[in-house]
Amino acid sequence: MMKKYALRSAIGALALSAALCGCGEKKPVLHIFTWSDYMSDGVVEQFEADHNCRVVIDTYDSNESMYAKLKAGAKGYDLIFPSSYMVKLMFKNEMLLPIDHEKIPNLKNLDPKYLEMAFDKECHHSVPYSLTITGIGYLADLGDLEPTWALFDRTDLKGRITLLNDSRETIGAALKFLGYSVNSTDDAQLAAAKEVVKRWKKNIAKFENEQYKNGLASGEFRLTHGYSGDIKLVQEENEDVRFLVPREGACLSFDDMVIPATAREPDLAHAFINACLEPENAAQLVQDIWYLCPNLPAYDLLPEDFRNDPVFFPPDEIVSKLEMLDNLGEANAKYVKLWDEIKAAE
Ligand code: SPD
Repeated sequence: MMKKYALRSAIGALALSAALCGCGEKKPVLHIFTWSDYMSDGVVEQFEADHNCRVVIDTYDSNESMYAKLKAGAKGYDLIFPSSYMVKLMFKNEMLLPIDHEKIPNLKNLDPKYLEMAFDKECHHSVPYSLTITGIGYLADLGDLEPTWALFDRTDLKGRITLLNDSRETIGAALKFLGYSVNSTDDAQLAAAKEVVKRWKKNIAKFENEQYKNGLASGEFRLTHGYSGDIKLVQEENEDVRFLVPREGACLSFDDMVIPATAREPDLAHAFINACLEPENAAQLVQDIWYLCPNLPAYDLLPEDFRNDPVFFPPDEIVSKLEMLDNLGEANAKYVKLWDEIKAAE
């Protein structure tokens, strides 16, 4: 047990260090749970100053790992950024607070074109944050590649390829390769997709959601299954990195802002959503995270190269080939089983 004098001096030391760091004042803390490389320091710092609060960010690398953490009892989060199919599941399981529109006047800035495609068009319990196209990143010295998922069959690149460690994305890529929907629940189609991913698995270094960025930048990996903005981020470091959307079609995701039912700072969470929807902030976010925030007045604030970039503003012929992952209800279990079988396969 700690002796009395030791306890007194420990308390004294704490008080002194609190006085020295000026942190005696207890500020509210907004706990955000999101993907990595997915927030702008400038937006956060301005929000902290405007709301006299602190923002703490924790990250996940897939919707499923985020959901598993919440299901395991994690309760400290005020704002989360899941993809829309996962939002549907969380809403169904009563894990989300309704969005109070009175507290988010900037909802008016959302681009109606994308709101039309969203699952929660009324923003009842979620607000679109950004858009991801899942495709393939590669090094320019591979030449002009045919835009096809069949690239993962290239045995000459064995060990220099990565696939996403994400059941819906990777099985979805195989389904698209075979000409099926990314939301297929057909047993024969899923069995065929499993065989494709098992074949691709023989060529990959690993299933990977984060390290593939550094690996592509350094040249360790030459062909990676990845998210549009992440690949664009890598291009900043290595201008020989390219991104393609396979002609068979690909996944389109909205990542949405949601407030969990267990949030301790729901007002601050609403205020943060409102801040992300300020046109200046949305334009800043696009330039920092490299994903399009569907905020109409923000588009005019973007530099010209962003406004003309087909990855941010894909032409209709690309959009028509993209498909949103959906929550599959009972059939989600089929994907879990398939993924386990793929992981266990030699
Ligand atoms: N840095 C990771 C950003 C995540 C982008 N969206 C992922 C969508 C998954 N369906």
